[in-house]
Amino acid sequence: MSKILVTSALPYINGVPHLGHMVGCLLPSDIYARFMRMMGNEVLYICGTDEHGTTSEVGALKAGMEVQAYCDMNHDRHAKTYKDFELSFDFFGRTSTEQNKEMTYHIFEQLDKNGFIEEKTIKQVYSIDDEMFLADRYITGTCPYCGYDKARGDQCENCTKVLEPTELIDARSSISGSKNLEVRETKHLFLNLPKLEGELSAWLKTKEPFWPDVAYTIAQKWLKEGLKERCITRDLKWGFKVNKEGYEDKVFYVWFDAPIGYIGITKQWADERPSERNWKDWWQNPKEVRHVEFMGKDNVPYHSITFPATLLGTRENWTQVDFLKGFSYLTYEGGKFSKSENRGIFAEDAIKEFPVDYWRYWLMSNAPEGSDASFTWDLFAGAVNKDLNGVLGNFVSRVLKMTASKVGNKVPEGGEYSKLEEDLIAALQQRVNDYIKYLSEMEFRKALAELRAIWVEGNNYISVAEPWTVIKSDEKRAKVILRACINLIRIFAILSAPVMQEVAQSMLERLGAGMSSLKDFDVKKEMNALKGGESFEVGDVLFERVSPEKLEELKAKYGSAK
Ligand code: B3M
Ligand code: ZN
Repeated sequence: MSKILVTSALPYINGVPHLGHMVGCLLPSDIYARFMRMMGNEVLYICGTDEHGTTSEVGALKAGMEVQAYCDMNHDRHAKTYKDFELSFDFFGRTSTEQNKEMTYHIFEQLDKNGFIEEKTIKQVYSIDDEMFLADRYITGTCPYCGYDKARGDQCENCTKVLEPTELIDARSSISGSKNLEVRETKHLFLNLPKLEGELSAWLKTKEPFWPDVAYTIAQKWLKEGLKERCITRDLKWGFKVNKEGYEDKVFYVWFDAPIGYIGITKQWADERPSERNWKDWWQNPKEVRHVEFMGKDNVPYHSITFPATLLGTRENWTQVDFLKGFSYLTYEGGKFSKSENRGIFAEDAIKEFPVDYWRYWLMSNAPEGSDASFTWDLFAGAVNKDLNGVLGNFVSRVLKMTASKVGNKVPEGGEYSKLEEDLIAALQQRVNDYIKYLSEMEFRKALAELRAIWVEGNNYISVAEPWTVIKSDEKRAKVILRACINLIRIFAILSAPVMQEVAQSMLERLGAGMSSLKDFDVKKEMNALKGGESFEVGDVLFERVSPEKLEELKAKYGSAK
């Protein structure tokens, strides 16, 4: 048994999760955590809301709320959505806690003590009426390149040019609208990444054989371009006040305390459960713990460069990331998900339209692993109708109905498996081995394709074995076939469980069977788990088809291809 620490990137508190967020770190981390538990490992699966930074202040401002109250409200909203999506976190915490503050302070003090923190004076825009320095994105003005009059100080949304706030024409504060601005000098703290570059590059080399291309290439590119010092403080009110003399009126930059949040959240988990083992068993135990991180590709530099360097600079024995799984983006009908333009389906609504496993299955079968992927209602309905209803659901109801009507509600007894079943077992074993290999490697698309192929084997078997014909002349043989099919239902349930927990449970309940381990999964043994005589229930259909009318209705409601 190994200790596996699984983390999903911490969603920003002000964001409303859409399908892209779900598939870009949350769902795959859940499937991996479930899979690793079913393989008999000790798993700690951690996530939480990322609550600091400008975006939270702006979000609260727009909602007319205090930042703390705004975060409390949104944290619960996130937590509910993820519960609805059956994410099996051991703990879903927050980055704004006392535990995380303590952790952030400690790490900062170590870095400072070890000479990795620099002080620098920089020029920044000060709003006299707001009595504060304005973060770049808090400044609005006219873009000098395209003339767009609502360009932000960090970037023009219209022409995408990256800007310096001082370039804006007619600059004003986004908070009060005041134009009473001036450029002032202000002191900030920087993490001296160049000093850690050699060490970091050597550390990264040890990961080369294991890391997937996306993550490794991004990290290498950063190193090749040369690391720069990074500012880790901000002139904001919301955040952890900097614990250094002369900086009391500043807070740490959100990207400094957010990854430390993984550790802070683990401490929060441990503190709330005094009987659990110490957070240090996970975070200061690199020899025994394998740490796997899931995230969108835009988060990779922070997790492969800045955060590892931060931990290295403490000179303490931290558990570093062992495997970093990065994802590309999911688009909606070929375009962007946009709450303001009312385009795309967001997680809260998705769950109202279809049961969770429809989403989990579709999203993971189409995960944007290599390149971007697009959600379309046609693709979604196609997969539900063909794979879930047609292949898996149909097999389950056909087998159970047929058995109940021909020989009664008990798994048929008597007779031995023949060559046909032996061949099926051999074919399945090969596929199961591949499925488990792909899940271990976090090759989700391949894993899901294999899972579907496993269900197809069942359908092929029943078509060839034809129990409905055989029963007319050879009841004993027909019973063997039906027993094989019912054992297949149990096997399909167990294999599907990391992806579709609810459906798997529903399948097992019909059979009165329990979940079983995936470790050393032996198809021959599992095909004989139900020996005959066990009662079963036929149950309701597992998956409803999406009708053409419903499909049109969904397209109209959520927007379709432009
Ligand atoms: N909140 C960005 C994001 O949600 C950021 C991740 C933090 S992980 C420590 O994409
Ligand atoms: Zn512009």
